[in-house]
Parts: sequence; C-alpha cells; structure tokens
Amino acid sequence: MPQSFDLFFASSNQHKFSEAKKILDEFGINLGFFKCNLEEIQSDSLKEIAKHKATQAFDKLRKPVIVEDDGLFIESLNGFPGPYSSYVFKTIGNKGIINLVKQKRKAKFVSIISYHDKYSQISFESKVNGMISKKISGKDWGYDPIFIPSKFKKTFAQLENKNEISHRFKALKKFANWYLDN
Ligand code: ITT
Repeated sequence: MPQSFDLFFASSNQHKFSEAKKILDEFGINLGFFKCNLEEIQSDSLKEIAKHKATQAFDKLRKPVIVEDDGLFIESLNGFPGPYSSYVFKTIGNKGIINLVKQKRKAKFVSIISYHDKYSQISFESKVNGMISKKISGKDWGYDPIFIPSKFKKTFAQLENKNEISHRFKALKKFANWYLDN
C-alpha cells in the first residue's frame, strides 16, 4: 500500500532530510522526501532564500511542503559564508574554512524552515552558537566535522546527540508546534 505522508521535505540533500525525518517523527509528523534541485536566489537573507525555495517546491509538488535553508556564520569573517554556505562548501570546503579562521573562532549555525501550502507560507528560524574547530574531526557531512556547538568539546560530526541540539532541531520544533496547533 502506498505510504501517505503529512507533508514533504524538498531538498537535494539526503542528510538534511534524514535528520528532519527523525526529528518530526518524534512529533508524530510523517515526512516524505521530495528530492529535487531548487534554485537558490542570491540574497543576504536566508529567510528570503528559503521563502523562494518554498514557493518553487510548492509549485512543483502542489502538496504541503517544507524547505530548509542553512547558513554557517563566522564572526571574525563578518558572517561569511552565511547565505553562501552551500557554494563555499562546494568550492573551498572545510579545509578552506579552517585555513581562513585563525584566532577568533566564534560561529553560529542558522536554520530557516519555510512551510508552504495552498493557503499560507510561514517561516521559522533558529540558531546554535559555537566555534570552528582547529581540525576536521568526525563523520563527513557538510560542515559537521568543523563545528563545535557551545558547551561541548566535540564537533557535530562526533556528537551522538546532534539531532537533539542542532539548529535544525530547534527550527523544526518551532515549526512542529505551530503545525500541530493549526
Ligand atoms: P538544499 O537542496 O536543501 O538547498 P543544500 O545542501 O544546498 O540543500 P543549504 O543551502 O541549506 O543546503 O545548506 C548550506 C550548506 O550548509 C550546505 O553545504 C550544507 O551541506 C551545509 N549544512 C546544512 N546543514 C548542515 C548541518 O546540519 N551540518 C553540516 N552541514 C550542514
């Protein structure tokens, strides 16, 4: 029997979907994967990028959908790579970031979740503060091997409980509370 989903997560990134699915399962929300490449507009605002991705995803799918836009903001680099995190990861990667960050290592990971259905569009934002590690440590996915959340000594890639403390978890929790209320 085909599975019925409450809503879909539109993304090209399997890691993001897998984490989001586990998180929303805990809220009793059954998330399906709509694997696709969404165009990212150039903007200083993650929220504007996420909203644009949500509109595109809904236009393609015509079903309730969420998208997520993330950014790693490094304080000593005036917030770089921020909204350009995806491009910077593909070009200079974690090694390049480590080479750029010398003394001041403070950073934050931000997540925007944008929901879109026939009637509405709404976005939720959350962040996790932390720092850029001195070396690449742990499992290879995105910036996880170089981001150490505050109050921890290990990178996201080394932590068992990333999914309980991450930017994604916090933004999805806000979304789930709204979704279940509506
Ligand atoms: P979409 O198709 O959903 O846009 P994406 O991989 O381009 O997928 P983003 O623009 O939201 O996703 O992410 C910006 C970059 O940050 C990208 O290189 C991601 O791999 C990385 N990233 C996002 N969340 C992450 C996380 O929890 N841990 C490590 N890296 C992450």
